[in-house]
Amino acid sequence: MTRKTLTQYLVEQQRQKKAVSAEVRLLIETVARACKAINHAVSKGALGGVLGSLETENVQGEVQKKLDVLSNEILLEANEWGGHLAAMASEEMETIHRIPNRYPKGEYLLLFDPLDGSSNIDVNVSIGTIFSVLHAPHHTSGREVEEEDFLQPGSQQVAAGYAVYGPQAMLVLTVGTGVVSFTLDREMGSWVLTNEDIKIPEQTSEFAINMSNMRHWEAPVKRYIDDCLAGKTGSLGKDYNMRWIASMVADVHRILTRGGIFMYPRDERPSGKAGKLRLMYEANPMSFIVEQAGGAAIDGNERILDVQPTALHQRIGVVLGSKEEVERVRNYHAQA
Ligand code: P6P
Repeated sequence: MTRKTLTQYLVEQQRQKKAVSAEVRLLIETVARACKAINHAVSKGALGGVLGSLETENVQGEVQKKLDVLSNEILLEANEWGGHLAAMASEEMETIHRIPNRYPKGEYLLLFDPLDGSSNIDVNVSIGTIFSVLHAPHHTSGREVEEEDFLQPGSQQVAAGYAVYGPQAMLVLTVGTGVVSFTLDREMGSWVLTNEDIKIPEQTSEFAINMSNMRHWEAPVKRYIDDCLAGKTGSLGKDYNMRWIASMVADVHRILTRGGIFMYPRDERPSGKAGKLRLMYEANPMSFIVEQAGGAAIDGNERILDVQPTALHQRIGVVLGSKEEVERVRNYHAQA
């Protein structure tokens, strides 16, 4: 039996579940094709002359890697002519990118982190592309799209997904009817459905956090991690394992595959008060995916998908993964 491709899956979602419109189907196929091009560039490594940094910084004040800029350009060029978008926003661009007037405009907004985990590019560790799809508010039909039109809570997302460029290139996607994954068949150049119903185990004994930040954490996080490290001898009564890849896409993919809790909490540094990860194109799409897979995602206290954004590049604390463990961390904060 031949396996389903991304197109067949999307046609079925459109026909049977009315979960996607023709425009969203075209949008996702276009993004998926762009991710194949990014994967191709990434996999060339030193042979493609794409490693290393540029002399430029992005809006986050981070030195841009050549592949950050290349990946951003691939996504912009792939998505601007199709007529399905009103505008795009990216971690690598200060302001929104409106669809040029020479192309028709659509009713969707696309946000992305074109290459997340880019500090891992030069050391050959898995990295990825994260994307989120929103409706362009209906009243933008009479006017230009503005940055404010993007500032919608994550619960408004139409679709979200990520590509992880690792030993296999995989695409993980939700259109609100659960989570599916596709593996890139490099010979055929097609995304092949390899998991039709991803579910995160509700319990876990594996946490992911950058321990070098420990002295900056808020008290509830310190208490929780101390209790994890105490293992069987402590109040949690079980031993924990730890993983930290420092590539959100790879850490989240592990959690979708075998459970776990991922934490990049806000902390007490001035630079960490709001957290490190970005709400609109990292936390929101990953939270939508995790919830659709039966997990949970909070900023420490409240559900990330309920947060009303106030700025395009705002940051947020992130605690996501196995539902029972996220609830445990929420209780540590409630007792603070
Ligand atoms: P740290 C990558 O730069 C990233 O945005 C996420 O992908 C990752 O989870 C986090 O930052 C890693 O941060 O401070 O551990 O290097």
